[in-house]
Amino acid sequence: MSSAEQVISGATIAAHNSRESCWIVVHGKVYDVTDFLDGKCWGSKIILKYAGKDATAEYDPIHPPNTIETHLAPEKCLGIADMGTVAKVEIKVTEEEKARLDRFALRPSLDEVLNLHDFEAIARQVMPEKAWAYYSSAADDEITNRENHAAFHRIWFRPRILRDVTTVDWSTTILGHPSRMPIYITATALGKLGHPDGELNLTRAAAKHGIIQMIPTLASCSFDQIVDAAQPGQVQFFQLYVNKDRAVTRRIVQHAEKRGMKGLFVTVDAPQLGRREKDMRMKFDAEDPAEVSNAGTKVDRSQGAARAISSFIDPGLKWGDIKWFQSITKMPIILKGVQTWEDALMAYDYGCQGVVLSNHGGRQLDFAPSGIEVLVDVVKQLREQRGLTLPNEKFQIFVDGGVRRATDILKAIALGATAVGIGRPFIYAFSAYGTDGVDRALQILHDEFAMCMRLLGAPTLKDVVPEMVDAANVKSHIVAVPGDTLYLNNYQDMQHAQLRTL
Ligand code: 173
Repeated sequence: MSSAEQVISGATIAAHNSRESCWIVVHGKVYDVTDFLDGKCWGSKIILKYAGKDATAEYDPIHPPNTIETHLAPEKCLGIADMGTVAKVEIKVTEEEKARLDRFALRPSLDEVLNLHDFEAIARQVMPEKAWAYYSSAADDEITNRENHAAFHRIWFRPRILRDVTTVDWSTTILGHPSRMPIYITATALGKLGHPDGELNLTRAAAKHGIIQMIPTLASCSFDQIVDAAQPGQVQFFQLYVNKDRAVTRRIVQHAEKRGMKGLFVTVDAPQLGRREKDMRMKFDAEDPAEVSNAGTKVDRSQGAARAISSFIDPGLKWGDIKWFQSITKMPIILKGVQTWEDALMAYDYGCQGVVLSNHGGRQLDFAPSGIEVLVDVVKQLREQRGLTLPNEKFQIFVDGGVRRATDILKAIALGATAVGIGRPFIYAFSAYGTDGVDRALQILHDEFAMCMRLLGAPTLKDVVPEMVDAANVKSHIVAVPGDTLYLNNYQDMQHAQLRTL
């Protein structure tokens, strides 16, 4: 019998509960993690909390499967725990958590959910507080976050009549791949904070609806697990945070390509993470995703989930690196987080295949403009300075941020975007309802498309032309717009610092 197969009693495991010798149990196996207590990989504090005990429940939400095996030498797996005798860490169910679970049980049925705002309103009440703080938070005063949605209100339609709209078709191609709607599921980190299946909820619903999912670098599920969950032929893109260690970056990119990713979306708006104060007020004590553990960098846990795991990102990323990316991959390269027409033109000149006009869901620089506003400039300048008309197969423009309705999406399409990224609404959907929630969210968008295309007088997306919108006011940030109560009611007031309790 190899040592990894020996059964170890709870009492033996419990004796190894200190810095000097620290064993934990994960999924029934006993690991010696003493060497990790220097804080190099996982937080020492949290490991010690589980020393001599079963850590599975805390470990699972954040770690991709096999993380332990990847990072520990094989001999550190000591054997199989005699689970009947292993001490479980008391997870105290607080009064707040009990109340949350009661609210969770009272969720409305999915057919009562009528629009994407509903998911946000429901998720806010039923998802764990930490998850809500992380997903919903945005930079500083959250002005850009609100502007992302509000900017769509400054664009109005010019609908056409008496066109045969018996059949309407809102399918398209994105980077040459078919998509049943001009949208994709954009990258968002830490899916398991909201639901145990994390990003897999998105993969499954995307397959059902013929929609493309962009896999995030900082997913809670492992990259391979998300790719393995896809149906044969299902198209996925990959979002990249560039690691300071370019050997790591190269390995990640080439692995993504080998696993069939159809586009590399390099995030360029996050050399440092914005201050997301709702998230920062939650002391982040969960564990690190694999990407962070791999980098072996020090984790600052005092400033929220995102800051805690972002230190591997390279602030030195620069235009000159684009050539390097082009030399290590044949995937189309799209810069995600472009915020001016000047940079969009540079991306074109550097031979990128596209840009995402995005401010990272308002989570980076507050008062960065909305993607939809930048789109108007980019399309104009690409036409005037590069002779490029949009949409264009050669260089595709995407927009994300604040999208909640098919009308929002159709405005972007009319103005020249190929497709629009949607992030938070799908996380809220799966946090409250799992895969069925994302399925419902996509179905709602289909229904909205059918109606909007007919009412616009556009049988296909090719008929959704610039003349169908009036974007003259998109830059006028002070025009009055009707109050948008569904959307605005989803926002809680920003909180000031609190007095300490005695
Ligand atoms: O927006 C984010 O929260 C995000 O992209 C991120 C970046 C680094 C670490 C964690 C999340």
